[in-house]
Amino acid sequence: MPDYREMWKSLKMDIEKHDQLCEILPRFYEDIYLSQENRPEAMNYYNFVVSEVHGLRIQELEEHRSKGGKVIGSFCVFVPDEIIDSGGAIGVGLCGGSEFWEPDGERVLPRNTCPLVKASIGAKISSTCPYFQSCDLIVGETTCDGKKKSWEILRDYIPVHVMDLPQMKREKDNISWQDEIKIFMERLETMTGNRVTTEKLSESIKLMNRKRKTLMRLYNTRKSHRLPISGKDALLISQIAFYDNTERFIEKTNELCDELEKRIEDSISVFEDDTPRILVSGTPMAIPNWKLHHIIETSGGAVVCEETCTGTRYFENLVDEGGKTLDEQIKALADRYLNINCACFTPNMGRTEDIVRLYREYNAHGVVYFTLPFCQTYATEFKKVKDVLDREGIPVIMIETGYSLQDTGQIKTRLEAFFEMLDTDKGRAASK
Ligand code: BJ8
Repeated sequence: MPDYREMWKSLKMDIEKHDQLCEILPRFYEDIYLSQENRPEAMNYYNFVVSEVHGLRIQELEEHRSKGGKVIGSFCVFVPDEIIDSGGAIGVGLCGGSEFWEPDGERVLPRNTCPLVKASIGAKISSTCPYFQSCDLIVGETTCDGKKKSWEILRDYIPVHVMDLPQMKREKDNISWQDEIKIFMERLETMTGNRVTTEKLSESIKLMNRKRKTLMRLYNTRKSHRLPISGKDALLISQIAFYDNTERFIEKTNELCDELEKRIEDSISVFEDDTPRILVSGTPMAIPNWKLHHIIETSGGAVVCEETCTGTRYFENLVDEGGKTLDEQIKALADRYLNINCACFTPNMGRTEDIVRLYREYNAHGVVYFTLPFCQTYATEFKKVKDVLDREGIPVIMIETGYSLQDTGQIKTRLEAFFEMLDTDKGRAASK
């Protein structure tokens, strides 16, 4: 990696502390990712992206800013990328997925806050994440209480705009979400000096839909009986989708899909045929949180799909492209985004239906329900999900775990026992 220290200094980063992070990450990535056998060739692109995660992409963001462009950070898949793009800004996902940032988060947040929130806030206040440092505005949302209250703290460090996400999905909630999209659009227009026109928004809607279709294509390859890619690699690609250049990401991921589809034709798999196929459902896994996938895939299982915001919730459902006026387009955005079944909603039976549907579509043998510690919404929702899965005869295990690797052995033992009781012959004949 070239020397980016001058750039990091200009971003007012804590270089010494950042060096510590740079020491840990490559080793961690090597152990988890580069140790895999028979990886698709096209994964080299994502290896490169990771190796340059605090370098080249930040340089691109800074080039954009040097020409007067703005960078907008967000923490939730409800923040509409289409608005950011049509306002001429670049959007980046900022959720923190590393234990490294938690102690700094704990300087301003209660210890019993979910690691994702602690790490995200810690990344900003420790000045060790160049993405945060590049952002001109951060967009928060009123989803869970931990995030909602954190925006008030984050405001002391960086400008924050909060979108008021409804907690129910009635008609009046849809109207209110349309209003929130408009308010955000106006703030962006004031900030960038660019007007969001019907034409620009139409282009952005099409672009983001293409990205979603690309991710759907990737995920479709995971439905195959012979898995052409590991769950770990698929997770990495979803995580990279949140901050890579959109056009380049689409191109590179389609190249990978060509290779994966060829692998399926040639019956090339990265797992043995009788490996238990696992659907992971729950809280998002922000980069570099690869822990659960790594444990599953080194304990005899294979992750075939993620019903998470770093999985299907990010790309399922397209925005209708037929809107002729800004109002119609914003309505189409509200309709698509309010179709995301986050546990912050009540009631939220749509999510349980998604889990059952995905379990069948991906020919899974069992569900691993994942929650980060202190995530009340997802932990509480487990009861309703389990009731339905029990009724449907779908095996499920709940794993609550944070970013620390201390409980790895315990989780491995529980998962190995769970995999042993799964019926891996189920559906084999049909999917061959
Ligand atoms: S749409 S899942 S990205 S809110 S894990 S911070 S919920 S305490 S991340 Fe989320 Fe949007 Fe929903 Fe998706 Fe809170 Fe839970 Fe932590 Fe969470």
